[in-house]
Amino acid sequence: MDTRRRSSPRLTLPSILLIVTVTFLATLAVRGAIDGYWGGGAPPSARKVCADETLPSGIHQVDYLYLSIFTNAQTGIDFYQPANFTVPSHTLVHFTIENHDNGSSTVASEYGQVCGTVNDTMDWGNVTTSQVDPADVSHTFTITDGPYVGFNIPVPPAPRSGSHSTVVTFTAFFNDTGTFHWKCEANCGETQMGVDGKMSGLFTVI
Ligand SMILES: [Cu+2]
Repeated sequence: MDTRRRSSPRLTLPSILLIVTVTFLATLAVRGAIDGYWGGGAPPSARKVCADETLPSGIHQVDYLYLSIFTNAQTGIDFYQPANFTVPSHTLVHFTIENHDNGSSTVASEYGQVCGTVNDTMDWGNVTTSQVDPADVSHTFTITDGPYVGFNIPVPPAPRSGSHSTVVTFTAFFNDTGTFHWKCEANCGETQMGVDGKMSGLFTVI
């Protein structure tokens, strides 16, 4: 009997399965590494700041920013006031957004999520929440470039009766300075969507 022939490597079924499995896992690992480096695996609105915005120590300064959303009674155009604004870096900024528009729009589900605030939450009335029904968002405040891309606040509509506005508040901090773009990602009307001074503008950190 030729023992050398018996001891030579042979492609048995288990070894073929092993090779296929190892090759598959290696392919996944390489693709994951490439995607992680180039961001190819992330959704278009990669949320760099959405994962864990727990409050860092060493930030003692506090500032406040008040934004309103109005509807022009004559044109029907909705707009943020102000649309261009500046906040200080290394400072806890308490935001208030008061929405006087009672119209609602649909948004992609990701824009129903609060993203980038401390704890990724906001206060809506007496409720602390991390999301709004994407079928019932009035407007969003969404940063679209720079280190805060993906920062997102879904703003609910004002009540149709009773109170004339809805107020959301949230706290955030921004340590990288620069001027960045924000826009409303809701389908709130062609006359204002993406229009600077209406549903988009500049967000500056100094
Ligand atoms: Cu809008």
